[in-house]
Amino acid sequence: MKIYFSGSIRGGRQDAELYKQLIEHLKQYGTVLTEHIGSKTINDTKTDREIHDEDMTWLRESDIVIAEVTTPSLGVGYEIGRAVEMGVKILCLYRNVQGASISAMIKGSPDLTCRHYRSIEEAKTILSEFIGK
Ligand code: 6IA
Repeated sequence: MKIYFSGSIRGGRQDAELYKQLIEHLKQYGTVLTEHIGSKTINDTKTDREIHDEDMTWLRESDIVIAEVTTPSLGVGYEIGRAVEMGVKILCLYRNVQGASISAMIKGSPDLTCRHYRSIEEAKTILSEFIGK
C-alpha cells in the first residue's frame, strides 16, 4: 500500500516531531511516499514547481492520504482537495490546540474522515481502525 502523509511545512514546523512518529508507525502498513515531512532538516534545493509536480505524482499514486491538520497549512489543504477529486481515501487527524480550529471545509467534508486525537497512542488506534489492520 502506498501512503501519502501530509503535514505542514511552510505553515509551521512545530509538529514536525509528531509527524515523524506518525510516519514511523505508518511504515508497518506500507510505503510512506512523503517521509521527508517528518524530517528535522528542510532541504530546500528544489524549486516550488518541482516540489508541486513531484507531490502531485505521489498523490496520484497513493492508495490513502493521512493528513495531520492541527497546524493550518495551505499546502495540506490543497493536497486534501486534490486527493478528494482523485477519489483517494483520506483520513485527517487533529488535536485540540488553543487558538486553532479546523476549517469547516475539512471537518464538514463528507468525502473524507476527520478524527480528533489526544495522544500518539490514540492516533495509532485511529490509524489501525481506518486502515483496517
Ligand atoms: O503550505 P505548506 O508548505 O505547509 O504545505 C505542506 C504540504 O505541501 C506537505 O504535505 C507537502 O506534501 C507539500 N510540500 C510543501 N513544501 C514541500 C517540500 N519542500 N517538499 C515536499 N513537499 C512539500 C522541501 C522541504 C522538505 C524536504 C521537507
